[in-house]
Amino acid sequence: MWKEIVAEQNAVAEKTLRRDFDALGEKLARHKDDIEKITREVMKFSVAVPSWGFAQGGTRFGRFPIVGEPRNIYEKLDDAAVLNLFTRLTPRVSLHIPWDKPDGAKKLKSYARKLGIGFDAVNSNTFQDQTGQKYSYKYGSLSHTKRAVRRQAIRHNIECIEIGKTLGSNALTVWLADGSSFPGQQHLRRSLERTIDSLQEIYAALPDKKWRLFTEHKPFEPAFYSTIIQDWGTSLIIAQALGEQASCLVDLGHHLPNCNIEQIVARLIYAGKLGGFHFNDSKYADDDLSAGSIKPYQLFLIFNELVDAAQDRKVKNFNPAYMLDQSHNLKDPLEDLMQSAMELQRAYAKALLIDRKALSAFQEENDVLMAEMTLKDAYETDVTPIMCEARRRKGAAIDPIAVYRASRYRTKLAQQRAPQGR
Ligand code: RM4
Ligand code: MN
Ligand code: MN
Repeated sequence: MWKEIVAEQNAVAEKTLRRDFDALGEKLARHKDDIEKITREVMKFSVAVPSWGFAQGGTRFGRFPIVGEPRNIYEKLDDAAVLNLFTRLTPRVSLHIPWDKPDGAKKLKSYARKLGIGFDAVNSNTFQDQTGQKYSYKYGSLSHTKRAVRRQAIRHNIECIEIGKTLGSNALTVWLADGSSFPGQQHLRRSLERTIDSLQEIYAALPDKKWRLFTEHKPFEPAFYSTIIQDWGTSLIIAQALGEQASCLVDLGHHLPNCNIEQIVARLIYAGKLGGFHFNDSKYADDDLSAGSIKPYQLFLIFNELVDAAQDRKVKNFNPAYMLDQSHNLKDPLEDLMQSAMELQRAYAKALLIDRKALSAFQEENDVLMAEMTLKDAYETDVTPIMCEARRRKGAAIDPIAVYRASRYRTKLAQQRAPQGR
């Protein structure tokens, strides 16, 4: 039924798209850019969506559910399938455990397979106490002073790997809330040592060489004085201590204001340790706002580094996992994920337009203005027709949000999914 709606709406939008696409193609040809080549590249772009991003209201301060919200991981996968059908940008889900722990990993896997959905990195959670667990994480998990608590947290991570293995995922993402809120509370060096020891045990449980372990840094919150993995430097130390299969995950919201994230990305690429991304946007801190909503130029500059690395034969170990990590109260989660995935696609398309030869020559000649203008030229090009055409060719909607609204998906589901209040 949803497929038909896409086809109907595309039939209406197709004519105008053709004209816009041809006009842009002509314009790009003047700069010796081949719109066909770029469109084919853009068609390859995809990003995983977070299982925790399908229900509304991820903030700590309140939750305002909407009708038709998914009530469990199966319904979240139903939503993921529709999201992917409309966009063809989001074929994988990144699972959060235990929030979306499956009652049976095999059962979930076959459910997902029928929907055409795969699984990306699994996310462990030792930042909250789980029901039934013996020890509390109040004073830390993998870094805890007591071996028994660390063991419990290690076992949880290993369980996540096992679930992930059955699901066909091949990475574990570890984000730790571990840290301290007062000077003197924690021995800064020893707590890191303990964390690395714990992570080594988890690393040793990776099933095979294809599996990767990502550590995610974040400067503060909930620890307000020192966080164990507070920045990319510590994340890199850890990845290097663990071994080849460990690398660093960059969550765009996990940086102090005005931080040069694209430079961090470049450094991690240089070290061969860029594991992947949690895309979102932020004005102040870990705001988890929609990707590209606050600093679209920053997003473009990050993709500039990524495209540059992908095209540079000297760069080794470059295979970043792209995931969204966002969830908030105001937008319909499906619309939000659609919008964000499209913003990533946009930033990628623009980064592909950068005249790299010219940029490199201007850099060599220290022509600051022209180097900057080369980036701006690409950034200021409206690539919407390329994005729309890439989606259309993949059988997705030319305008996914319009199609979603026309489909009245939520309202239709409202009857099936009884409202859930928390
Ligand atoms: C954290 C971090 C993790 C995510 C949780 C929900 O701030 O970004 O990636 O799993 O939030
Ligand atoms: Mn994250
Ligand atoms: Mn976060």
